[in-house]
Formats: sequence, C-alpha cells, structure tokens
Amino acid sequence: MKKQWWKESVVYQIYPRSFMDNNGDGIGDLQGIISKLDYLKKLGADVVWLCPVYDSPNDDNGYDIRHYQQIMDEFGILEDWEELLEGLHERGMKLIMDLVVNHTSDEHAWFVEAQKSKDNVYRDYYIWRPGKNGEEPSNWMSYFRGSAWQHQPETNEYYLHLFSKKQPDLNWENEQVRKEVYQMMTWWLDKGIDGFRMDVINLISKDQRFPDAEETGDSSYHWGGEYFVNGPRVHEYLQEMNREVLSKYDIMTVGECLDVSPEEAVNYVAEDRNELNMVFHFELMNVGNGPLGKWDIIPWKLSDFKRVMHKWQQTLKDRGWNSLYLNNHDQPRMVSRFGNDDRYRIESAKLLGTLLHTLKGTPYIYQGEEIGMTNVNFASIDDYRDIETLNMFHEYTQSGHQHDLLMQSIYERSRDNARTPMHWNQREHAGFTTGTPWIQLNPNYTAINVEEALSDPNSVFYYYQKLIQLRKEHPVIVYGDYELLHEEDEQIYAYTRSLEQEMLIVVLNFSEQEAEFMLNENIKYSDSQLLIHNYEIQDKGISKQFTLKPFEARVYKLL
Ligand code: TEU
Ligand code: CA
Repeated sequence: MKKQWWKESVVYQIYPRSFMDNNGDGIGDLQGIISKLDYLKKLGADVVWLCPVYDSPNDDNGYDIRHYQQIMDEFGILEDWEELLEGLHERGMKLIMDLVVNHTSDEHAWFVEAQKSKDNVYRDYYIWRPGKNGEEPSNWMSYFRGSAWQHQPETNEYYLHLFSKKQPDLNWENEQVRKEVYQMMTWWLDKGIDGFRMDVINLISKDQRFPDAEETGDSSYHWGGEYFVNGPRVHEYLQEMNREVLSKYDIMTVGECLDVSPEEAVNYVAEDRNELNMVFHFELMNVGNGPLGKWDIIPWKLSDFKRVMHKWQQTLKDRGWNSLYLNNHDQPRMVSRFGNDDRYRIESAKLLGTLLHTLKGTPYIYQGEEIGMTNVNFASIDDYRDIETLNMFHEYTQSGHQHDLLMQSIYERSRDNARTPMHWNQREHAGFTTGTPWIQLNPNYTAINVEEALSDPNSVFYYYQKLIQLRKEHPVIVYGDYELLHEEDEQIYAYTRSLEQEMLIVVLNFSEQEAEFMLNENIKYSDSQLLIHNYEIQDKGISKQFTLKPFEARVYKLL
C-alpha cells in the first residue's frame, strides 16, 4: 500500500461557532481558534478541518455561503484566517477547508442575479423548472423537510434546494459553474491550504428528467435520492475537478457522501480513479435508525455495528482508504450514543477512541470528543438553534406528534448535541466566552472541561494523546491488515492488525457487563506487550483467556 501523509495523519475537526470566542460577542471566532493552537499541538493533531468560515447569512450555520472568498464578519477577517494558517504551519500542522459547492446561499450574488429574470446570465447557474399541474416540478423532499422546490413568483418557476430554501442547488451541468468552482478552489489552494472536506459532494449531479420519487410514508414529499445520490455525471465532474485543480497540489481530500455503499465508495477513492482520497459514509451513523430515518430511534446491536465497520474495512482493503469517525457537527456525541455518558463515561470514551485510532483508516476527532463531551437536554425547543431540528419539530407538531416524544428524539439525535460550546474550564460559560453564548452550554462543563482534563493524568485527553503517539510509533496501526475476531459476539469487538512481523490485537468490551475473551487458537506469539489500556492492569502480558471489565479496552502487541 502506497505511503501517504494523509494516511498517517489524525484530523481534528473544528466547528468555529462553538470552539472559542475571543471578542466576547458569544460566537466563536478565528482569533479564538488561534489562541488554542498549542492545545491542538499538545493533543497531537496533524490536520485541522475547519468547518465553513465564509461569509454567510447563517441559515445553516455557514453551510449557506454568500461569498466564497470572504470570511464571515462574526469570525474575523481574511488576515485572521491567514494568521491561523501560518500558526498551524509553524507548528507542523495542516489545514483543510470545508468546500460547500452543491449549493450556495440564496444571498450569493449569483443567485441574486439568477432570480431577476429567465434570461439573466446567471439564471442557469441554478436549477429552475416550471411547475407541474400547478404543483412543484417533482415530489422530492428536502433533507430539512418540506418540498425540495421553492416557487419564485416573479418568473413563475421553481428552484431546487435539497437543503433549506436558503440553499439553492448549483447547476453542475453548466460548464461555467464548474469553472467558477475550480477557480475558487485554486484561489484557496494558492493561499497554501492542505486540502478540502467536500460537503455532500455525491449530490452534485442530478437526473435531468427530475422524475417523481416513489411515495413512502405519510408526508406529501418523498425521498428522491435515486435521482441525485451518486448521480449520472458525478464521477465525470470529480475527475474533471481532479484534473483541473486537485492533481496540481499535494493535498488531501475527503468527500462527504450520503447513502454511499463501500462498493460505490471505491469509485470515488480508488487510486486509479483520480477523484478523492477518502469519503465520509453514513452507514454507521444509521445504525439505530428505524425505517423512518434518524428521528425514528431503535435499539442497536454490537453485531450490526461491527458488520458495517467490517464491511468497510474489507471492501476498501486494497482498493481505497477509510475515514474513521463516530461523531461530528451533524451527529450526537459518540459517548452518549455508542458508549455510556454516565457511570462509564471516561471508560467508554477511551474505548471508542481506541477503536477509531486502531482501525485501518484516518481518524477524525470532533472538538470536545477528546475530553468526552456528552449530549445535552435543553428544557425547551426555544433553546435549540439547528434548522434541521426546528423544521422537524414544527412539521411533526403540526401533524399531531406528541411533544414529549419529539423532545426525547431531539435529546438523542439533534445536531445541537454536538454544537454546544467547547468546555475550556469550569468558570462561567466554560471559558468559551465572556459574553452571552449564541447557544446554551451543556451544564456538565463544571465537571467535564479541558483544564480539568489537563490536570488529570488519567483523563480522556491524555489517553487520546497516547493513541495519536502510538500511531506515529507503530506503522502497523496505519498500514497493517485488519482481521476480525469473534464476529457474532454481542459484547466484544476484537480484531488484529498485522504488518510483516508485527501484530496488534485489539480487544474492546462494548457492554456495561463483564465479558470473557478467548484468544483464537491460530494466533501464535512468543511474547506480548500491552500498548494501551483503560483500566489498571497488574499483569501486562496477554493470556489465552481473560475477563474484561465494562467498556474495557486493551491493545496488545504480539511478538
Ligand atoms: O451534511 C449533509 C447531511 O445531509 C447530513 O449530515 C445532515 O446534517 C443530516 O441532517 C443528518 O441527519 C452537510 C453538512 O455537514 C451539514 O452541516 C449541512 O447542513 C448540510 O451538508 C448542508 O450543507
Ligand atoms: Ca466572537
């Protein structure tokens, strides 16, 4: 397998609005991030992925971009951003930027023009269609609920928006649009950035017939994914983008791909395809979703979780590279979702970290994960800020759903779980701001915060630091082959990683009960060494059989 710096790296994701506020207006900003670079260095992060910092009216917190080459006022100015890039590079870290080009804001100059008339030169930058029998051109539902089409009275046509109506989709069929995007990307790359995370990049090509989706569920609008997920020309566009832009720089790319299977992912990431380096898939994020989607929550089984992870490890084995994440700014906190955020918070945060940092792929840490931050339960819907949460709540309330049940699913799944401000210390607003935070904090910051973590040698933070260090010391963690053990076990996730003479064995008890582990007969070794573990252990050698405590994690090196 070809060596690449982005395979050896650990990425740290920053959601700027909630990371650190430097000027006291309650909103995180670039100077705030700059003030924490030594913290990121101490953790050992190699790459920072910065969520959108571009000029935006913030209908979807920056994922609705008004100007691609300007910084959002609330975050600072371009000079601040340059200082950030320099600060990272000086410390030997890299910076990747979020690239949001499936859609723009409706306040982007292109859309402002496009709206004016059917023959405006920018009209064709977006996707316009006449209505059908006095209704929308198709019955597609937006990801944020309601129709994916918005009527525009002035020209009596509809424009497509797969997300909010303030996020009109760009028309990638138009060559001029693609050229503008490539120029913009080149502009940022020439400033010295180290790559892109590409927002919903597998949605950019749409079936130009815009057919109706199959009717499912009781809403008036339906999921039209088969007409725009991995659409007809998406690979042609990405290969063109690679040829025109990406291939000219030594950078990393990761494409967020909704509803992509590992077989399809190969088409995006195989080396000879010349498209992307990695994708973010959603299959693990869908574990525990019922037939109605993310708000329809069902219990999940470890065997389901393993099946998904295993499938991706297997399928991409020699044909691509995995990205590894268990939460981000769109997902609940991993320790609340896959671990135990109460009695075993610290143990399970370390266990999940062990998984992410010892599977094959590039690990992504979401801000706060490294101190074991948890989901939040706000008292009222008015405390929530996320457009997806609010739209869902209002639609479901209108259709007669019970308030308490809705709040319960919000507690488990709302994107705001991950968007509460970072906990720096136990003082007011967790040291995030001296002003009024744009969204409330999780009240548990008095116990869970960076200052506390840094003063405790057994903290999740130092455990993560060690995981990252191990990655640098043992090439087997990066490049070794993965093999699953005890596939059907509902408590333990165990696997080996091997590279030439080196072998690691990772044993993780995902349950709140003790669990028995038996070493497979065919694994031969003469000596062993415990590399990392989340409970005190006297005997540092491996035995043929042992008992794991709740959420216990052990990684042995076999010699
Ligand atoms: O997300 C794509 C997306 O559809 C999901 O992650 C989405 O958040 C979904 O609600 C999960 O239930 C990307 C961005 O990461 C997200 O923040 C943006 O809102 C979205 O694209 C639109 O740009
Ligand atoms: Ca601020």
